[in-house]
Amino acid sequence: MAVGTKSEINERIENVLNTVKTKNPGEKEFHQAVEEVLFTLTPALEKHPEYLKAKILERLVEPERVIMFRVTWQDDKNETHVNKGFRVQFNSAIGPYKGGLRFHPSVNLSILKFLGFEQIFKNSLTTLPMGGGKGGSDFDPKGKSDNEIMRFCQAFMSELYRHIGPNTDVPAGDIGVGGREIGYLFGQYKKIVNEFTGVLTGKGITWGGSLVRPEATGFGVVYFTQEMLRTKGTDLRGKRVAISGFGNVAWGAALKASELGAKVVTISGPDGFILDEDGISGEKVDYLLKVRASGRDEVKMYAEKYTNAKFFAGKKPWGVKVDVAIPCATQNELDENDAKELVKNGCICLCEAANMPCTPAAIEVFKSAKILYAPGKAANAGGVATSGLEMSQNSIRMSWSREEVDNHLRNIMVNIHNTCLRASDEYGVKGDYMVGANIAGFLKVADAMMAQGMM
Ligand code: NDP
Ligand code: 2IT
Repeated sequence: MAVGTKSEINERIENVLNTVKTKNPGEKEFHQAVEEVLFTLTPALEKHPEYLKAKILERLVEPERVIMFRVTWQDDKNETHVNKGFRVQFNSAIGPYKGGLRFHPSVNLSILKFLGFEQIFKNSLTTLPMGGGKGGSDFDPKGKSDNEIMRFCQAFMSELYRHIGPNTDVPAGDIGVGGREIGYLFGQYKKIVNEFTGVLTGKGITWGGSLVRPEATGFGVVYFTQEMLRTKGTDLRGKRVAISGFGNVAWGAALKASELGAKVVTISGPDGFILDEDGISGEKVDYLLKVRASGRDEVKMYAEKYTNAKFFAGKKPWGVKVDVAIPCATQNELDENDAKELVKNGCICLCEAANMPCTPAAIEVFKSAKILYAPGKAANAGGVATSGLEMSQNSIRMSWSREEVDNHLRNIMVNIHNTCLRASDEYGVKGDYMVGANIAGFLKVADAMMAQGMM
């Protein structure tokens, strides 16, 4: 098919998307992530017909390798369980596969492919040499003892170890995988391979981890938010902020937003949300972390401890009047109606901390209301960027100070912000961070794929 004009390019994109849908039936999250990216690339493809000729789009949407395996483990009562294990090695054009592991009962191939696909562009935007990957299991860590978590992690790594390595594929955490799980996974890898090496990131500080990694995603999101607000001549001081979730990312975002003078008024869990007009900062944020670390998945006890706060059972926080909203829980948690509520109540900035938390219809609402909107693949890249810094420290066998890592992180986030803005301007949609992020992330990967020949 000839490609050159805008309509020919769009037709080609349509064909690629249809093929993705036909070849990957039922994988709705994967379809959603691919569709969101492909249709923003038209202006870049007008400038680079050689990418279309070389079938870069067709290659980009097909993972280089998908590994699926059985994970058999025993609980504390010696009962045997079987879970699915996955690693999607999506794209290694600019570096070893890099991306988190998610342990959650909802995990399936579609979710991991959407996450792996997004990770390609996110990692490209960091400017660090990391390809895109993602993995995990439908294992539910909730209610499991420490020993059960350890046995599951050991069983999972007993298969995964043969597919990863510090120069091949470097997994990290995501939902349900934090420092404890990375420890058990690392221990098992070391035992089998007999090598102490930077094969995972998010490690403990005493055994190769990086300072600031636990809070990096949340901190990075807030640095990005601050840059967006600055383009409108304002900043976070005095702003009311709604946060969803109460995991690792929500914690980091709440800490940094409060530090920069904002008032975080909400957090949420599967049971509902908390509204605290006194602000969620300091010891209150630490309290949340303790609740989470104890394996509980409810926020309602926050309102029992801090009695000025209100708990809204079964509700999401997006109806609260705020200036800035930062979804930190999971994909598609914020829909069109939530977006309309936020805009109606005067929200001026939506910054995605989770991966793909806003539905396509919600994004349309933000765009037509012309409020600041940043996609997760740009705004939450601070987590994986700091993982990249952990890899650097492991390679040179050094540990950087907290200040040094935080400075790198802040510079990387400012740089990603400016890169997205510049690309949006260059391609005629100034201020559209979504288009800017997709195009800037794509161009680097496409160039590398072209240079490395047909594969
Ligand atoms: P955590 O496991 O620490 O917390 C996840 C939070 O989201 C919890 O509050 C959890 O509640 C909630 N949640 C998870 N799945 C669902 C679901 N299906 N429905 C409703 N709520 C859900 O994970 P993180 O904080 O690490 O991750 C949060 C988000 O940030 C994810 O989208 C992740 O992909 C993204 N992210 C994480 C990075 C990292 O470095 N950790 C980096 C970049 C992005 P519960 O488990 O009780 O349901
Ligand atoms: O979604 C993400 O970027 C992560 N879960 C972090 C991945 C990483 O390799 O640090």
